[in-house]
Amino acid sequence: MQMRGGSSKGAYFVDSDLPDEPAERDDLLLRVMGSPDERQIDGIGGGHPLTSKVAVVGPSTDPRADVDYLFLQVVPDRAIVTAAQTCGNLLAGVGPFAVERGLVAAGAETTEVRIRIMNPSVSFASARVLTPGGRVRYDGDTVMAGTPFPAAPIDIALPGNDAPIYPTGRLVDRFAGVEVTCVAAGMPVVLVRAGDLQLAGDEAPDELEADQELRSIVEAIRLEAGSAMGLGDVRDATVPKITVVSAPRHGGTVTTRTFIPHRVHTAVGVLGAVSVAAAVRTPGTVTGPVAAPDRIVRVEHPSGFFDVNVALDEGGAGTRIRRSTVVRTARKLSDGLVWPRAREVGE
Ligand code: NQM
Repeated sequence: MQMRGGSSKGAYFVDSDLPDEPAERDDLLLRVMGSPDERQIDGIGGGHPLTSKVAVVGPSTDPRADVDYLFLQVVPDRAIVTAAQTCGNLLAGVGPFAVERGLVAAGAETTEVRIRIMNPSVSFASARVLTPGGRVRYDGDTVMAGTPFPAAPIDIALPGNDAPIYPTGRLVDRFAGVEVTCVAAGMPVVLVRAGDLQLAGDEAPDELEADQELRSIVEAIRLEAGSAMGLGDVRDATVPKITVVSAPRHGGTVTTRTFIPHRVHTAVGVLGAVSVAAAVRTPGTVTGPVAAPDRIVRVEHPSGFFDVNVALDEGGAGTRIRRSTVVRTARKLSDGLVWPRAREVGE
């Protein structure tokens, strides 16, 4: 099934429909999405990281969950499929998909879907899906920045865990000569002040992507930060993301522009925004001068804003997340069979 999940789009599979062996599964998914090819012209990927995503969903063996969700990022222009990060945007489609496929029985009005997240950094989520008359409702009035049309709301709660969210053990580090905050509250993110990169902070994504000098500084910071965050050599990895922060422009809490990590997000990732919100609410991070410490953090991004409600156990560099909640929407786009490209002789 193809679905828009939040401000991203992807292919959702029931796990038993894919090969068990990860290398075989990834090879198939490259062919399904049309990678490696910048345009993904021979597959169903959309030629951008935000539209080249896969959700694998199946019944959970954990009594605390109904379904397991494994997120796979299929890199458009390289033969890479990675499970190193999750995706909170595709997560929005997991509840509706689970109901559509009969993995979870629909309630008469709403259905609570308990999800175990199989990627690192975040473990469980629950999604409340509108199911009047036992069928998923997609239409509604909820407007979500990053998508053009209103749709039915999906309330998502992410419980915290015991892991401190500042993986370097410090609130501020210096990498490639620039002060940063490394935070991992579901998504590993490196926060950098716009002014420290000679940016205003509200530039358009394509303007940032076109600036080669900026991109090489961002990558230098990312490589050093990635290893300090315990992620190893992140040259070929999609994490950590780099989020440039500056003062709010439209009454929110903070302005963001996020490298994911080479293209610039046209909005903001969900767990990426949770990480930003947690840092905004922790005194002493690089977001300090631009932040208001309300529990609801309004993260401004290139296409609007995203409200994150985050509760923390405060403790400086030992801060932990207690719970965060977000509202997203999702929509079924198509449902059927996909024909993967055949393997070429010699490939
Ligand atoms: O941070 C893009 C997206 C994401 C990730 C990315 C996401 C999240 O918007 O939870 O949703 O950061 O690669 O789909």
